Amino acid sequence: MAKKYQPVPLPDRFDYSDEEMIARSSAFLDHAKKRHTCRFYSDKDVPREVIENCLLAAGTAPSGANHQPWHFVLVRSAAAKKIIREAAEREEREFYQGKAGKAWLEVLEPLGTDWEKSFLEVAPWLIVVFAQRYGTNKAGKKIKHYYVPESVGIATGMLITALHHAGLSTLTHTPAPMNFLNKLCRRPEVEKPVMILVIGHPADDATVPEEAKNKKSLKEISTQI
Ligand code: IYR
Repeated sequence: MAKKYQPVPLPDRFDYSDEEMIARSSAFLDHAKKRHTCRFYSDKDVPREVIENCLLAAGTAPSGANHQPWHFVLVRSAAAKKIIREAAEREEREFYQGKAGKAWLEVLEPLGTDWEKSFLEVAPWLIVVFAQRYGTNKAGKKIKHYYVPESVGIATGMLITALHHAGLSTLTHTPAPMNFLNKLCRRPEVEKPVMILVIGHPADDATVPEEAKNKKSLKEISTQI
């Protein structure tokens, strides 16, 4: 039977003054500016509870028809990380040795990325993000999911923000093709691997590319009509 519409009172509201909102948004902006994609990790452990809280925060994301078309695979074992690193480096070696093409490699140059992905074994946690093109309802019937890339993108953004808020560094890694992740993570073919999120504390001598600090101005990223 189809579910019915059932409104309930808005459970949470804040009613901040304009001044409070300006102060809060400004404080959040300062914090957001301190997020840097990091390629160099310490092997210092991170409690599972932190990861779980951040995943639950990501799971509050809005999604098409509230179908929540995402699945996150937590990679913890050294053996699984090694397999992921080897498979990713196999793909990435080809990519950086020419498959990407001159123009693509040229724009990556200032970011200093290369085929070497040791962070996949050093960082304490990897999360593989899967997008579910279809799901199953309570009756076990296959149901189509809507706005899947948008929904998964929003949830992943919230996950990265939650991890940053917890004090951790992350790296979004996208080896291509990524199909090897279905088998390794034991996920069905209806799920598409979207990215690997590398999570941990930064290494003591971690660096970031100068180029990554260039963020577009408000004028560049927005207009008012
Ligand atoms: N997927 C490769 C290459 C890469 C592509 C882009 I666009 C980047 O912003 C960074 C890297 C990799 O993960 O190295």
